[in-house]
Amino acid sequence: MARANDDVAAALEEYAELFAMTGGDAFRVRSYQKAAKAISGFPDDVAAVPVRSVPGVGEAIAKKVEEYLQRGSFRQLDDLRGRVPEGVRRLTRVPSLGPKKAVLLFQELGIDSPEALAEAIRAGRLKGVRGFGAKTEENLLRGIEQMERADTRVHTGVAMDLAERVIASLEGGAERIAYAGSLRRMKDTVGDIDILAVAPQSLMDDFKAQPYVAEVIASGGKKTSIRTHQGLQVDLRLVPAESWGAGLQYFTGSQAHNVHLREIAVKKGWKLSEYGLFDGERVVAAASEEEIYRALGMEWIPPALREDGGEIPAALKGGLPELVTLEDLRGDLHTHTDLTDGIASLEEMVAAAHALGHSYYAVTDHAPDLAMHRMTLEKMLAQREQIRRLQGKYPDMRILHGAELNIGPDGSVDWPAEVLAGFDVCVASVHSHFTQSREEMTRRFVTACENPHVHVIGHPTTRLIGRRSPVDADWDEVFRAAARTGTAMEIDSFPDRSDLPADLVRLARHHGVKFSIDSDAHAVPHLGNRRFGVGIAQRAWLTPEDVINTWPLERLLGFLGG
Ligand code: DGT
Ligand code: CA
Ligand code: CA
Ligand code: ZN
Repeated sequence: MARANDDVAAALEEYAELFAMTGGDAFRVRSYQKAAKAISGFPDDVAAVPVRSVPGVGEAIAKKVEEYLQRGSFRQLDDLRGRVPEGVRRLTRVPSLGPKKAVLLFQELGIDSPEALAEAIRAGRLKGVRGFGAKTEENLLRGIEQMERADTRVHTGVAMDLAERVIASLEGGAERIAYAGSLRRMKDTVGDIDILAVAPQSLMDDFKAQPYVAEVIASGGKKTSIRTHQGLQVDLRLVPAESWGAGLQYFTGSQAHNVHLREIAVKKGWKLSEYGLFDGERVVAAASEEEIYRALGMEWIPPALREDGGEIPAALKGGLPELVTLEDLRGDLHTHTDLTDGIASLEEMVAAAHALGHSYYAVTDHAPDLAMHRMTLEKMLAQREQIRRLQGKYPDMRILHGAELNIGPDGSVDWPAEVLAGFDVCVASVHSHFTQSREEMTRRFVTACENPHVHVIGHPTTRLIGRRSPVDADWDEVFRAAARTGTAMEIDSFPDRSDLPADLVRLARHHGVKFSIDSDAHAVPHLGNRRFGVGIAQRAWLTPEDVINTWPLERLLGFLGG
């Protein structure tokens, strides 16, 4: 069941943002942001426990949260929402613009939305304004276009939360219920959510009456579409019990996969629809997906592969890959604690990882070059000692001491070589200078791969879905360097990162690169995000052999040592 935590955190984030934009005190802004993080990472539902028990939530914030839980907003938030026009708030989210410049543009030039900004740039009205050169303008235009595209789609984390909430709200009244569509195929962004159910007609009325429904878009006997308060569309379709498999197959898609499948049915003189596979009036198969694929002469195809990317010929030959699964992951190689920007302690993170049955778990807090996290050599060494002591408690799980290094603009990383040599594992990531030229960016990654102390390149494209574009690099060249140097590429499972994305994973694999599917957890609940990383890996046809953190400890240590 979905928790109230993320809604509360989003409201506090929004408040922090508005507060900063209206000249609010930076210290208080940070305390709202910290509280938002603490609440979203808190293991219990804040609607069910006293919010004051969340670390970092003081009296003033607790009051706001309580009001929010009662009525979906709080007074101070309402006030600020009234003072900053909606368009200006969207303006602050234009990648590479930032709140300060956005407010400046609004106050000095009356630019009050991303659309108005795009128009001003195209009309040359920003020429001569300080801080807006030709390259900046180009980046801003790209950012605005990306926002427009992303506005209509959400990342899997948001979609999965909502789908699970919808299913939980309706499953009492349904014989069967499941999500289909792009979410079942584990795409990293989802346009709308498709739910199928075997249920009486009355389920449609139950659906329309749910608290998450903001608007009923269309409603008929077989299908009802609604829009949620977040603006997401959910389609609920009723399917006859005997056609469950056919319905699931049809509405899982993708459309290209289905077109190809129907051609194969037609060649056999049959017809494939959402009701079943038919020979004239005779039902060949309909109740389960397995029966349908088998009748068409092939193995059942995992949803993540259904993009007409070669999976149908492979299935006809019985040659589908043995895809990596969540159960195959034996450990995690990129996680944080409250020593830097995580919100849980080392002890809490390690205990949670152990409860998941991991055989190894790397703690990789940030390194000093990312100055905001205030890491020092002393703190790092103290953490290593703390890990050494904690290890005694977990004889069956190896705790690896690692770091998430910053790849500087020239490809160099934090700490001198002798310090790096003391870590069990180093993940190195780009956290700044995102707009370097393709040549510089490529050289930067190649240099990082060539560093013998770097084992994994973290969230390689640095994209944030809907907020930051991927960096521009010659990925063929980067992946060749990774394969040559034995550097793994990360699949960062955080759903707003989903980085590497599946198409680049597939390209990297072609070059012989290995991967690490990591949580990048900053709190205990984030460990659960690994299922999204597995989805990306499956969409890229990865097998356990391709993924270093499915390997037994000894083999992994060999990779990290070599
Ligand atoms: P999305 O929502 O944009 O993330 O992507 P999907 O794949 O979930 O697309 P959606 O919601 O339009 O439809 C769900 C599935 O239903 C789609 O993957 C294939 C199937 N489907 C829907 N409409 C059609 C259609 O007109 N023709 C065919 N062949 N398949 C369809
Ligand atoms: Ca859909
Ligand atoms: Ca749909
Ligand atoms: Zn990072």
